[in-house]
Amino acid sequence: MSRTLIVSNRLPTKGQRTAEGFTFQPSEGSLATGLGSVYQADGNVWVGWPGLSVEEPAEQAQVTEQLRQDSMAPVFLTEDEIRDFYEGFSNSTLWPTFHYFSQYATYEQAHWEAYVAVNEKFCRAVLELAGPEDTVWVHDYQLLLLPEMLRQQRPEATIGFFLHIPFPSYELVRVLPWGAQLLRGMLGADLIGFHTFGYMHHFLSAVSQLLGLPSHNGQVETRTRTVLADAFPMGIDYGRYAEAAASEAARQHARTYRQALGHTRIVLSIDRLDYSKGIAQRLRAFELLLQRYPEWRGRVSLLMLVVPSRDQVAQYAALKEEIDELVGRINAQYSNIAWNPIHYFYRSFPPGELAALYRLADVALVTPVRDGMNLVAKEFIASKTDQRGVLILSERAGAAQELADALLINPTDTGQLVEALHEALHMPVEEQQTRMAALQALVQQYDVFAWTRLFLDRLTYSKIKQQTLATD
Ligand code: GDG
Repeated sequence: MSRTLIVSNRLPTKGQRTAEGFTFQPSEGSLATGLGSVYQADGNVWVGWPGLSVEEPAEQAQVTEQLRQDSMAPVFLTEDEIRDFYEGFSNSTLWPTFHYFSQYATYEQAHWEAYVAVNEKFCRAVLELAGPEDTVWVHDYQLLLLPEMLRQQRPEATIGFFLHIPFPSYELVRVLPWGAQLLRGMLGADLIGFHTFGYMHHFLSAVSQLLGLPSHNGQVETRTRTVLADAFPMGIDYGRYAEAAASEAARQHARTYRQALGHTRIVLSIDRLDYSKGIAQRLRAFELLLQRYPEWRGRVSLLMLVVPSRDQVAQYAALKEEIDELVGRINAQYSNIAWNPIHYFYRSFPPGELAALYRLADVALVTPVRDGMNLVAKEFIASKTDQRGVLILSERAGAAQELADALLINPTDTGQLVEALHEALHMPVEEQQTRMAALQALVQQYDVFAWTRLFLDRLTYSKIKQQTLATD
């Protein structure tokens, strides 16, 4: 019987070292939810780094055994690998380049070598578990070389690859000293998925210009095989967000927040700390709103959640300082005893409180300068069970390709952002509901379970087609 292996940098678990040993809790990300039914099915497994440093062989054996019971197989990374492969090549070379922040990218040969070595390590881990006929679904930018490494060892395997971040224009890829190797790595897959057609076209153009391989209808002909590229916009577990927002617990939390905030309108902003998310630009736009439209002073507050992330990378620490300063300056200038323009939290909230914030917010301000998809936009939509609320969304988030009924803005155009905020705060309830109903229909239909199914069905189909062509 053939099995399916999911492979990603991180396993869908949060681990902790305690005095008694290790404890593991499931993590609630959308990927984990969407793929839950796949990797927990008979014989299937999720391969990845467990998120903590475990160097002792006896401890590694213990962790491996614990995770095996939850259908997971750990790949252990050393401190040096975390520094050079993860913080180095993945987050200081690929992440900035793929998000059009080339000026932040570093090009270190040692980081590249660690990237190759860790991809090889993942390859060995998968080969230990996978048979020749198995399906392997590899995820994201940390593992771009893995599909081809697997293909070399398992020519018959069915291999899928999905990229969760944007694929940039060829002009960005050609700046990378290792661009061609990365593309060849991805082409080891049978099916390569992106959030949008735009990313897919960028990939095909890079493959044509850097490798000289033309494509037709998303199909690339390599010397030996046909590789298919396509768009699969990722969704969320719609039902879970809708239920959480309607729950008694969320109602209670929302009531407490409302009492504390008084009658002010609420604009919500939720992100991981990242320069791609446009957080500083958003703060400047909010400041300009208060300047340009003084009637909103005392009547609207920005609730800004920033989840700590990658603080070992220099730009993230600098961005944190910039945000702290902006919030301090705006609050110092505009607040009064009864009202604060910005409520800023630099920490992660439990899911129940997040649901209450989605429920409470009048406006969600989702304005990344680049974002593969952006699931926060979709979670806000699913949480609006009374269909009131307005989504302001950057046209440079992958989600904008689907969510045409949001107020779409260019995040670098501060003036446009201010006008969108003003419009959203004034929007009549009927218009809010018409827009929200259309958005909900879409997000509900293409949820994360549909996404998983579409990708895996397409992968099976493309493999069958290839085999038929080969035997014809
Ligand atoms: C990458 C791509 C793509 C946020 N704050 C809290 C919290 N969150 C959760 C949100 C949401 C997730 O984190 C963030 O997802 P995004 O999609 O917005 O962004 P990335 O983390 O950058 O993800 C992105 C995604 O992959 C999937 O392909 O959409 O473009 O960059 O689910 O709810 N969760 C909790 N507390 C918080 O304070 N519990």
